[in-house]
Amino acid sequence: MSSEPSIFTRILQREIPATIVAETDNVFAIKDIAPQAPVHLLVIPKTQHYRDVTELAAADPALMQEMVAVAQQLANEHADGHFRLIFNTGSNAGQTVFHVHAHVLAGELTEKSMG
Ligand code: DGP
Repeated sequence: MSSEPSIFTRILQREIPATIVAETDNVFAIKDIAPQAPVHLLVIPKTQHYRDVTELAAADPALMQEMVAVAQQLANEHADGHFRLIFNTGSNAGQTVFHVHAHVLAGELTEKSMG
């Protein structure tokens, strides 16, 4: 774990602007800056302790469960309740921010969003 605040921690601390669409005690969610689908949100633990989903799931399954529940709530609010949940894991898989986060994609799927 890096001691430098991640981009998401800086957003949580309101140092960098973003549209925060949900917040619980342990998790927050923002609109992705470069949406790949009509609804593209990121669900992020407030702690930056876990760099990817494998670390998170092994260490804190309850936090993982909370992220999934927030994703469902957002899909209910922003779409028809159906969604794709993507955790890019590792740089060769496209992960650029090593503070674990779930991409919530919903709405009509485009060629781009299908990867
Ligand atoms: P990943 O490639 O899985 O690590 O996803 C990182 C995502 O974070 C990427 O889809 C773009 C998004 N992102 C990066 N910087 C910012 C930012 O400053 N604001 C917002 N809203 N999203 C960001």
